[in-house]
Amino acid sequence: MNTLKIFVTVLACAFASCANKSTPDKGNEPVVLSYAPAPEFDADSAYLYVSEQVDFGPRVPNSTAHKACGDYLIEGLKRFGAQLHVQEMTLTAYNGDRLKARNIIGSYNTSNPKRILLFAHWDSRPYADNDPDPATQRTPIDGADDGASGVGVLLEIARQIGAKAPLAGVDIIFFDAEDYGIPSFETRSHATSSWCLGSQFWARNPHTPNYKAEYGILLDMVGAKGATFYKEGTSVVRASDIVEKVWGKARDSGFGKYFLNGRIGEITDDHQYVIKGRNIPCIDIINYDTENIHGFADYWHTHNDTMDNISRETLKAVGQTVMEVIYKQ
Ligand code: AHN
Ligand code: ZN
Repeated sequence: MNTLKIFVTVLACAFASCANKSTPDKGNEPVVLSYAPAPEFDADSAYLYVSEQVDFGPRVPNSTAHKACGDYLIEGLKRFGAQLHVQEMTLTAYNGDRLKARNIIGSYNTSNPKRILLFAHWDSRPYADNDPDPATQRTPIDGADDGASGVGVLLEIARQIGAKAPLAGVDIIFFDAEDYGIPSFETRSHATSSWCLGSQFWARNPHTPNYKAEYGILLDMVGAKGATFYKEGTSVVRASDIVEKVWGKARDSGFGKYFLNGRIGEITDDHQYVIKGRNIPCIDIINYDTENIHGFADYWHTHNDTMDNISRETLKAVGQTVMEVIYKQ
């Protein structure tokens, strides 16, 4: 209500100063922009981008589906007007496997030093180690929610930015090899940081020297029906103002049933490496289930992580919330 009133008032002033050429008032223009509504995030479009990734098959590094999906993501970001950086890496997995991997980066408004970083992982897990059936635990999963959902939301945001840019510069990073972490059936000893290999690489080797953003937002498992997002520990410690900004926008936009006020513990995820490696405050929006022993949804790291769980309403809640944040500085 208040916002609308201010918007209308400022708009009226802008028209008045336009009409009166003797008192040009350029100062009004940015104010008008900052109060203009964010574009409408299209959940059907995001849903399509999730299903297109899943249709390639599991996006496990070194597989043909992984190669094809990576190419699809690069083409998608290019089509939506982003400036592309593709970081090719050979990473070493917990078991010594060499993984051919790519971090895929799309940048907008690169001359603006004020930048917002949005990221998600695009690979899918090579194992279903939470599957009750030992016979299928060593086969890769669809990762409709765990992987494809965050990327699908970010592709739709990229499409929106391509059509109408926000004032801030935006970088979108699709990190690879997040989900190649040590499986629960593995008994041999292992190095500690077997997860988030792509973001670990990027944190040591950013795509531009001394890359900096004002803050970052990670989307991880943001597509499931009935998802619940709690304030994650590392996000609260390292970026409490961003947590409050995002959760506040969600509540104001009517998505309070997804973005809950409770706080949960620290989750090992890509945001921790971006925070530590680049000193950028970041938050993790991640579906969390306080009822579950491992903290995540029942289908997490099982063969049930399929399109059947994906909800347009949840994609909309997350996508529109992030849009409200990046378009209203
Ligand atoms: C751990 O499993 C330790 N953290 C969750 C990171 C993750 C895996 N997100 C999606 N898959
Ligand atoms: Zn996972």
